[in-house]
Amino acid sequence: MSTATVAPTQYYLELEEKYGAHNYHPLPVVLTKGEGVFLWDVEGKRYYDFLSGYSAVNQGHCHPQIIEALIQQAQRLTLTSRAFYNDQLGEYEKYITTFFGYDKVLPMNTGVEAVETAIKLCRRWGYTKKGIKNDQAKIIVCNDNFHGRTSTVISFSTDPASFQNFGPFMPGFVQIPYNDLDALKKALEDENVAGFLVEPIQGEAGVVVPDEGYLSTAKEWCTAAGVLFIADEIQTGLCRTGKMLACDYEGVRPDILLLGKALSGGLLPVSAVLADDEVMLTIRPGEHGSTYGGNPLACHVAIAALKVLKEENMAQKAAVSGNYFREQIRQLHSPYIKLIRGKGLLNAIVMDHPDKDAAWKLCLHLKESGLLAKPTHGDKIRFAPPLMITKEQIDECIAIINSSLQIL
Ligand code: IF1
Repeated sequence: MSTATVAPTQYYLELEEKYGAHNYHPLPVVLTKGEGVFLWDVEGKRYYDFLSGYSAVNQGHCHPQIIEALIQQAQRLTLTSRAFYNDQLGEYEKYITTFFGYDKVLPMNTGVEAVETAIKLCRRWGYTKKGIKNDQAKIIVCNDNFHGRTSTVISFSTDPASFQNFGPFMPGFVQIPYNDLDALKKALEDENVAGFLVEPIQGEAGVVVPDEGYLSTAKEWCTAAGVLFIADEIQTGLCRTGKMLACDYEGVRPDILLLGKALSGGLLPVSAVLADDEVMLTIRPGEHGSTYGGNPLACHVAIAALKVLKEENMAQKAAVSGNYFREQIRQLHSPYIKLIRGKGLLNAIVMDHPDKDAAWKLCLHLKESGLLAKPTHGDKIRFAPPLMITKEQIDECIAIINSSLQIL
Protein backbone atom coordinates (compact mmCIF):
# COMPACT_ATOMS: atom_id res chain seq x y z
CA MET A 1 0.00 0.00 0.00
CA SER A 2 1.62 3.34 -0.91
CA THR A 3 1.57 6.27 1.49
CA ALA A 4 -0.76 8.06 -0.94
CA THR A 5 -3.81 6.08 0.27
CA VAL A 6 -3.29 6.38 4.06
CA ALA A 7 -1.75 8.92 6.39
CA PRO A 8 2.01 8.30 6.68
CA THR A 9 1.67 7.32 10.37
CA GLN A 10 -0.95 4.68 9.65
CA TYR A 11 1.12 3.37 6.73
CA TYR A 12 4.13 2.69 8.96
CA LEU A 13 2.07 1.27 11.83
CA GLU A 14 0.54 -1.23 9.41
CA LEU A 15 3.93 -2.22 8.00
CA GLU A 16 5.24 -3.11 11.45
CA GLU A 17 2.01 -4.85 12.42
CA LYS A 18 2.21 -7.08 9.35
CA TYR A 19 5.93 -7.70 8.92
CA GLY A 20 7.51 -7.19 12.36
CA ALA A 21 7.63 -9.33 15.49
CA HIS A 22 5.19 -8.06 18.09
CA ASN A 23 7.74 -7.90 20.90
CA TYR A 24 6.96 -4.29 21.74
CA HIS A 25 3.84 -2.17 22.15
CA PRO A 26 5.05 1.27 21.06
CA LEU A 27 3.19 4.53 21.40
CA PRO A 28 1.43 5.19 18.02
CA VAL A 29 3.96 7.76 16.74
CA VAL A 30 6.30 7.30 13.77
CA LEU A 31 9.55 9.21 14.07
CA THR A 32 11.72 10.31 11.19
CA LYS A 33 14.18 12.92 12.54
CA GLY A 34 16.01 13.67 15.78
CA GLU A 35 18.04 16.68 16.88
CA GLY A 36 19.07 17.46 20.46
CA VAL A 37 16.04 17.12 22.75
CA PHE A 38 13.63 17.01 19.79
CA LEU A 39 12.10 14.32 17.60
CA TRP A 40 9.87 14.85 14.55
CA ASP A 41 7.26 12.42 13.27
CA VAL A 42 6.35 11.64 9.68
CA GLU A 43 3.52 14.18 9.86
CA GLY A 44 6.06 16.92 10.61
CA LYS A 45 5.06 17.28 14.28
CA ARG A 46 7.83 18.06 16.83
CA TYR A 47 8.14 16.35 20.21
CA TYR A 48 10.27 16.63 23.32
CA ASP A 49 11.94 13.25 23.79
CA PHE A 50 11.50 12.21 27.45
CA LEU A 51 12.76 8.68 26.97
CA SER A 52 16.11 9.36 25.24
CA GLY A 53 16.22 5.87 23.75
CA TYR A 54 16.14 4.43 27.29
CA SER A 55 19.10 6.67 28.24
CA ALA A 56 21.13 5.89 25.12
CA VAL A 57 20.78 9.48 23.85
CA ASN A 58 22.09 11.40 26.88
CA GLN A 59 24.10 13.69 24.57
CA GLY A 60 21.00 14.55 22.49
CA HIS A 61 19.88 13.11 19.15
CA CYS A 62 22.47 13.16 16.35
CA HIS A 63 25.04 15.18 18.30
CA PRO A 64 27.15 16.88 15.57
CA GLN A 65 30.54 15.97 17.12
CA ILE A 66 29.61 12.30 17.48
CA ILE A 67 28.04 12.17 14.02
CA GLU A 68 31.23 13.71 12.59
CA ALA A 69 33.31 11.02 14.30
CA LEU A 70 31.02 8.36 12.83
CA ILE A 71 31.30 9.80 9.31
CA GLN A 72 35.08 10.19 9.47
CA GLN A 73 35.67 6.62 10.62
CA ALA A 74 32.94 5.09 8.46
CA GLN A 75 34.81 6.35 5.41
CA ARG A 76 38.08 4.75 6.57
CA LEU A 77 37.57 1.41 8.33
CA THR A 78 34.56 -0.03 10.15
CA LEU A 79 35.41 -3.63 11.04
CA THR A 80 38.59 -5.75 11.12
CA SER A 81 37.42 -8.43 13.59
CA ARG A 82 39.81 -9.13 16.48
CA ALA A 83 41.80 -11.52 14.30
CA PHE A 84 43.95 -8.48 13.51
CA TYR A 85 44.90 -5.23 15.23
CA ASN A 86 43.66 -1.82 14.08
CA ASP A 87 44.58 1.79 14.82
CA GLN A 88 41.40 2.61 16.77
CA LEU A 89 40.98 -0.11 19.44
CA GLY A 90 44.14 0.53 21.42
CA GLU A 91 43.57 4.30 21.47
CA TYR A 92 40.00 3.72 22.67
CA GLU A 93 41.11 1.21 25.32
CA LYS A 94 43.65 3.71 26.64
CA TYR A 95 41.10 6.53 26.56
CA ILE A 96 38.24 4.75 28.35
CA THR A 97 40.41 3.00 30.99
CA THR A 98 42.08 6.33 31.81
CA PHE A 99 38.66 8.06 31.79
CA PHE A 100 37.22 5.67 34.42
CA GLY A 101 40.42 4.58 36.19
CA TYR A 102 40.66 0.86 35.44
CA ASP A 103 43.50 -1.34 34.19
CA LYS A 104 41.60 -2.79 31.25
CA VAL A 105 38.40 -2.83 29.18
CA LEU A 106 36.69 -5.70 27.36
CA PRO A 107 34.68 -4.12 24.50
CA MET A 108 31.28 -5.55 23.57
CA ASN A 109 28.20 -4.27 21.70
CA THR A 110 24.90 -4.41 23.56
CA GLY A 111 24.36 -3.86 27.24
CA VAL A 112 23.30 -7.42 27.89
CA GLU A 113 26.50 -8.66 26.24
CA ALA A 114 28.41 -6.61 28.79
CA VAL A 115 26.34 -8.21 31.57
CA GLU A 116 26.96 -11.71 30.16
CA THR A 117 30.68 -10.90 29.92
CA ALA A 118 30.73 -9.76 33.55
CA ILE A 119 29.03 -13.00 34.64
CA LYS A 120 31.70 -15.03 32.82
CA LEU A 121 34.54 -12.89 34.22
CA CYS A 122 33.12 -13.11 37.75
CA ARG A 123 32.70 -16.88 37.60
CA ARG A 124 36.17 -17.36 36.07
CA TRP A 125 37.68 -15.15 38.81
CA GLY A 126 35.73 -17.12 41.42
CA TYR A 127 37.23 -20.42 40.24
CA THR A 128 40.79 -19.32 39.45
CA LYS A 129 41.37 -16.67 42.14
CA LYS A 130 38.90 -17.30 44.97
CA GLY A 131 39.15 -21.09 44.73
CA ILE A 132 35.42 -21.83 44.43
CA LYS A 133 34.82 -25.45 43.36
CA ASN A 134 34.06 -25.78 39.64
CA ASP A 135 30.48 -25.04 38.58
CA GLN A 136 29.60 -23.98 42.17
CA ALA A 137 30.01 -20.19 41.74
CA LYS A 138 27.04 -18.03 42.69
CA ILE A 139 26.23 -14.41 41.89
CA ILE A 140 23.89 -12.41 44.09
CA VAL A 141 21.26 -10.35 42.22
CA CYS A 142 18.35 -8.17 43.35
CA ASN A 143 14.64 -8.69 43.00
CA ASP A 144 13.04 -6.44 40.36
CA ASN A 145 16.35 -6.29 38.50
CA PHE A 146 16.67 -5.56 34.82
CA HIS A 147 19.95 -6.49 33.17
CA GLY A 148 18.82 -7.48 29.66
CA ARG A 149 16.97 -10.21 27.87
CA THR A 150 19.29 -13.14 27.04
CA SER A 151 18.41 -16.55 28.43
CA THR A 152 21.06 -16.38 31.16
CA VAL A 153 20.07 -12.90 32.27
CA ILE A 154 16.33 -13.58 32.39
CA SER A 155 17.20 -16.67 34.47
CA PHE A 156 17.63 -14.34 37.44
CA SER A 157 14.81 -11.92 36.62
CA THR A 158 11.87 -11.73 39.02
CA ASP A 159 9.55 -10.28 36.35
CA PRO A 160 7.39 -13.02 34.77
CA ALA A 161 7.12 -10.90 31.60
CA SER A 162 10.89 -11.39 31.25
CA PHE A 163 11.25 -15.10 32.13
CA GLN A 164 7.89 -16.93 31.85
CA ASN A 165 7.97 -19.78 29.31
CA PHE A 166 11.61 -19.16 28.43
CA GLY A 167 13.05 -21.93 30.66
CA PRO A 168 14.99 -23.96 31.52
CA PHE A 169 17.02 -21.36 33.35
CA MET A 170 20.71 -20.85 34.08
CA PRO A 171 21.55 -21.82 37.70
CA GLY A 172 24.02 -20.04 39.98
CA PHE A 173 22.12 -16.90 40.97
CA VAL A 174 20.82 -15.88 44.41
CA GLN A 175 17.97 -13.34 44.50
CA ILE A 176 17.68 -10.91 47.39
CA PRO A 177 15.49 -7.84 47.94
CA TYR A 178 16.96 -4.59 46.56
CA ASN A 179 18.13 -1.98 49.06
CA ASP A 180 18.17 -4.60 51.87
CA LEU A 181 21.55 -4.80 53.56
CA ASP A 182 20.50 -7.52 56.02
CA ALA A 183 19.57 -9.78 53.10
CA LEU A 184 22.90 -9.03 51.41
CA LYS A 185 24.86 -9.72 54.61
CA LYS A 186 23.20 -13.14 54.91
CA ALA A 187 23.75 -14.00 51.23
CA LEU A 188 27.44 -13.06 51.52
CA GLU A 189 27.96 -15.77 54.15
CA ASP A 190 27.98 -18.38 51.35
CA GLU A 191 31.61 -19.17 50.45
CA ASN A 192 30.56 -19.97 46.88
CA VAL A 193 29.45 -16.41 46.15
CA ALA A 194 31.75 -14.81 43.55
CA GLY A 195 29.89 -11.59 42.82
CA PHE A 196 27.06 -9.15 43.56
CA LEU A 197 25.44 -7.70 40.42
CA VAL A 198 23.41 -4.57 41.10
CA GLU A 199 21.90 -1.50 39.41
CA PRO A 200 22.86 1.63 41.40
CA ILE A 201 19.28 2.79 40.66
CA GLN A 202 16.75 0.26 39.35
CA GLY A 203 15.59 1.69 36.03
CA GLU A 204 12.94 -0.63 34.65
CA ALA A 205 11.52 -1.24 38.12
CA GLY A 206 10.43 2.38 37.93
CA VAL A 207 13.53 4.37 38.94
CA VAL A 208 13.93 2.92 42.43
CA VAL A 209 16.62 4.85 44.33
CA PRO A 210 18.21 2.91 47.21
CA ASP A 211 18.85 4.45 50.64
CA GLU A 212 21.90 6.66 51.09
CA GLY A 213 24.79 4.37 52.04
CA TYR A 214 23.37 1.21 50.46
CA LEU A 215 25.94 1.05 47.66
CA SER A 216 28.95 1.99 49.81
CA THR A 217 28.04 -0.49 52.55
CA ALA A 218 27.35 -3.20 49.97
CA LYS A 219 30.75 -2.58 48.36
CA GLU A 220 32.49 -2.65 51.74
CA TRP A 221 30.83 -5.94 52.71
CA CYS A 222 31.55 -7.48 49.31
CA THR A 223 35.25 -6.59 49.67
CA ALA A 224 35.32 -8.08 53.19
CA ALA A 225 33.69 -11.28 51.89
CA GLY A 226 35.97 -11.62 48.85
CA VAL A 227 33.07 -10.98 46.45
CA LEU A 228 33.21 -8.84 43.30
CA PHE A 229 30.92 -5.78 43.30
CA ILE A 230 29.54 -5.55 39.76
CA ALA A 231 27.79 -2.25 38.97
CA ASP A 232 25.43 -2.26 36.01
CA GLU A 233 25.65 1.41 34.99
CA ILE A 234 24.32 0.73 31.50
CA GLN A 235 21.33 2.97 32.18
CA THR A 236 22.45 4.99 35.23
CA GLY A 237 25.95 5.77 33.97
CA LEU A 238 27.36 8.45 31.66
CA CYS A 239 25.94 11.51 33.46
CA ARG A 240 22.30 10.38 33.43
CA THR A 241 21.88 10.61 37.24
CA GLY A 242 23.87 13.83 37.75
CA LYS A 243 27.30 12.22 38.19
CA MET A 244 29.49 10.52 35.62
CA LEU A 245 28.50 7.27 37.34
CA ALA A 246 25.66 6.77 39.84
CA CYS A 247 28.21 4.97 42.04
CA ASP A 248 30.08 8.28 42.32
CA TYR A 249 27.38 9.61 44.68
CA GLU A 250 28.77 7.23 47.31
CA GLY A 251 32.39 7.13 46.17
CA VAL A 252 32.01 3.47 45.21
CA ARG A 253 34.53 2.02 42.73
CA PRO A 254 32.99 -1.19 41.33
CA ASP A 255 35.25 -4.22 40.82
CA ILE A 256 33.53 -4.65 37.46
CA LEU A 257 31.89 -1.62 35.79
CA LEU A 258 29.34 -2.10 33.01
CA LEU A 259 28.57 0.64 30.47
CA GLY A 260 26.42 0.77 27.34
CA LYS A 261 23.65 2.85 25.74
CA ALA A 262 25.01 6.46 25.77
CA LEU A 263 28.56 5.14 25.33
CA SER A 264 27.86 5.76 21.62
CA GLY A 265 25.48 8.71 22.06
CA GLY A 266 22.74 6.59 20.50
CA LEU A 267 24.50 6.05 17.17
CA LEU A 268 25.26 2.31 17.33
CA PRO A 269 25.50 -0.45 19.95
CA VAL A 270 28.63 -0.01 22.06
CA SER A 271 29.13 -1.51 25.52
CA ALA A 272 32.11 -1.96 27.77
CA VAL A 273 33.25 -4.02 30.74
CA LEU A 274 35.95 -2.34 32.87
CA ALA A 275 38.02 -4.12 35.51
CA ASP A 276 41.54 -4.38 36.88
CA ASP A 277 44.07 -7.00 35.78
CA GLU A 278 43.34 -9.48 38.61
CA VAL A 279 39.83 -9.95 37.20
CA MET A 280 40.27 -9.10 33.52
CA LEU A 281 43.28 -11.35 32.84
CA THR A 282 41.45 -14.46 34.06
CA ILE A 283 40.06 -14.69 30.51
CA ARG A 284 42.75 -15.79 28.07
CA PRO A 285 42.88 -15.51 24.23
CA GLY A 286 40.13 -17.43 22.49
CA GLU A 287 37.92 -17.70 25.60
CA HIS A 288 35.51 -14.82 24.95
CA GLY A 289 34.74 -12.28 22.23
CA SER A 290 32.34 -10.97 19.62
CA THR A 291 32.50 -10.23 15.89
CA TYR A 292 31.81 -6.51 16.32
CA GLY A 293 33.24 -6.11 19.84
CA GLY A 294 35.68 -3.19 19.79
CA ASN A 295 35.26 -2.46 16.09
CA PRO A 296 37.05 0.67 14.81
CA LEU A 297 33.81 2.53 14.13
CA ALA A 298 32.48 1.88 17.64
CA CYS A 299 35.80 2.89 19.20
CA HIS A 300 36.01 6.18 17.32
CA VAL A 301 32.39 7.02 18.10
CA ALA A 302 32.70 6.09 21.79
CA ILE A 303 35.67 8.39 22.31
CA ALA A 304 33.66 11.26 20.79
CA ALA A 305 30.61 10.38 22.92
CA LEU A 306 32.66 10.38 26.13
CA LYS A 307 34.38 13.66 25.19
CA VAL A 308 31.02 15.36 24.66
CA LEU A 309 29.83 14.31 28.12
CA LYS A 310 32.85 15.96 29.75
CA GLU A 311 33.23 19.00 27.47
CA GLU A 312 29.54 19.89 27.82
CA ASN A 313 29.55 19.24 31.58
CA MET A 314 26.52 17.00 31.21
CA ALA A 315 26.66 15.50 34.69
CA GLN A 316 26.29 18.92 36.32
CA LYS A 317 23.55 19.86 33.83
CA ALA A 318 21.65 16.66 34.65
CA ALA A 319 22.01 17.28 38.39
CA VAL A 320 20.72 20.86 38.26
CA SER A 321 17.99 20.15 35.68
CA GLY A 322 16.86 17.04 37.55
CA ASN A 323 16.43 18.88 40.84
CA TYR A 324 14.51 21.62 39.05
CA PHE A 325 12.30 19.15 37.17
CA ARG A 326 11.38 17.16 40.28
CA GLU A 327 10.58 20.34 42.22
CA GLN A 328 8.39 21.70 39.41
CA ILE A 329 6.49 18.40 39.22
CA ARG A 330 5.93 18.43 43.01
CA GLN A 331 4.69 22.04 42.77
CA LEU A 332 1.89 20.85 40.46
CA HIS A 333 0.30 19.13 43.49
CA SER A 334 -1.52 16.85 41.07
CA PRO A 335 -3.91 14.40 42.79
CA TYR A 336 -2.86 11.89 40.13
CA ILE A 337 0.84 11.90 41.01
CA LYS A 338 1.61 9.83 44.10
CA LEU A 339 5.30 10.72 43.96
CA ILE A 340 8.20 11.55 41.73
CA ARG A 341 11.59 9.95 42.34
CA GLY A 342 14.98 9.83 40.71
CA LYS A 343 18.42 11.38 40.52
CA GLY A 344 19.65 13.77 37.87
CA LEU A 345 17.55 13.35 34.75
CA LEU A 346 16.56 9.73 35.47
CA ASN A 347 13.13 10.24 37.00
CA ALA A 348 9.75 8.54 37.18
CA ILE A 349 6.35 9.49 38.51
CA VAL A 350 4.18 6.93 40.25
CA MET A 351 0.57 7.61 39.37
CA ASP A 352 -2.38 7.51 41.72
CA HIS A 353 -5.52 7.17 39.61
CA PRO A 354 -8.53 4.84 39.69
CA ASP A 355 -8.04 3.99 36.02
CA LYS A 356 -5.40 1.24 35.74
CA ASP A 357 -4.58 2.52 32.24
CA ALA A 358 -4.05 6.09 33.45
CA ALA A 359 -0.29 6.05 32.79
CA TRP A 360 -0.76 4.89 29.20
CA LYS A 361 -3.59 7.40 28.65
CA LEU A 362 -1.47 10.20 30.09
CA CYS A 363 1.34 9.27 27.69
CA LEU A 364 -1.13 9.46 24.79
CA HIS A 365 -2.21 12.94 25.94
CA LEU A 366 1.43 13.97 26.33
CA LYS A 367 2.10 12.77 22.80
CA GLU A 368 -0.76 14.88 21.48
CA SER A 369 0.79 17.87 23.27
CA GLY A 370 4.31 17.26 21.90
CA LEU A 371 6.07 15.24 24.60
CA LEU A 372 7.04 11.57 24.26
CA ALA A 373 7.27 9.36 27.34
CA LYS A 374 6.30 5.77 28.05
CA PRO A 375 4.93 3.94 31.11
CA THR A 376 6.98 1.29 32.85
CA HIS A 377 5.29 -1.46 34.88
CA GLY A 378 1.79 -0.06 34.66
CA ASP A 379 1.48 2.92 36.97
CA LYS A 380 4.92 4.55 36.52
CA ILE A 381 6.08 6.90 33.80
CA ARG A 382 9.78 7.41 33.24
CA PHE A 383 10.86 10.99 32.45
CA ALA A 384 14.39 10.99 31.05
CA PRO A 385 15.13 13.70 28.46
CA PRO A 386 18.54 14.27 26.87
CA LEU A 387 20.85 15.90 29.41
CA MET A 388 21.31 19.25 27.67
CA ILE A 389 17.64 20.19 28.02
CA THR A 390 17.39 23.84 29.10
CA LYS A 391 15.42 25.35 32.01
CA GLU A 392 13.10 27.07 29.54
CA GLN A 393 12.46 23.77 27.78
CA ILE A 394 11.77 22.06 31.13
CA ASP A 395 9.26 24.82 31.93
CA GLU A 396 7.53 24.17 28.61
CA CYS A 397 7.45 20.43 29.35
CA ILE A 398 6.08 20.97 32.87
CA ALA A 399 3.25 22.98 31.30
CA ILE A 400 2.58 20.14 28.85
CA ILE A 401 2.56 17.56 31.68
CA ASN A 402 0.27 19.80 33.76
CA SER A 403 -2.24 20.37 30.95
CA SER A 404 -2.25 16.64 30.12
CA LEU A 405 -2.95 15.77 33.77
CA GLN A 406 -5.98 18.06 33.70
CA ILE A 407 -7.65 16.05 30.94
CA LEU A 408 -6.96 12.58 32.42
C1 IF1 B 1 14.11 -3.46 26.34
C2 IF1 B 1 15.12 0.44 30.50
C3 IF1 B 1 14.57 -1.90 30.24
C4 IF1 B 1 19.39 -1.87 31.22
C5 IF1 B 1 20.31 -2.21 32.25
C6 IF1 B 1 21.32 -3.85 30.87
C7 IF1 B 1 20.45 -3.55 29.83
C8 IF1 B 1 19.46 -2.55 29.99
C9 IF1 B 1 20.28 -1.48 33.58
C10 IF1 B 1 20.58 -4.32 28.53
C11 IF1 B 1 18.53 -2.25 28.88
C12 IF1 B 1 16.63 -1.29 27.90
C13 IF1 B 1 16.25 -2.53 27.14
C14 IF1 B 1 14.94 -2.21 26.49
C15 IF1 B 1 14.25 -1.22 27.40
C16 IF1 B 1 15.31 -0.65 28.28
C17 IF1 B 1 15.00 -0.80 29.70
F1 IF1 B 1 15.26 0.19 31.78
F2 IF1 B 1 16.18 1.09 30.05
F3 IF1 B 1 14.01 1.12 30.27
F4 IF1 B 1 14.15 -2.84 29.57
F5 IF1 B 1 14.56 -2.03 31.52
N1 IF1 B 1 21.25 -3.19 32.05
N2 IF1 B 1 17.52 -1.52 29.03
O1 IF1 B 1 18.45 -0.90 31.44
O2 IF1 B 1 21.06 -3.48 27.53
O3 IF1 B 1 21.10 -5.26 25.80
O4 IF1 B 1 19.28 -3.55 25.78
O5 IF1 B 1 21.63 -2.88 25.21
O6 IF1 B 1 14.69 -4.56 26.32
O7 IF1 B 1 12.88 -3.33 26.26
P1 IF1 B 1 20.73 -3.83 26.00
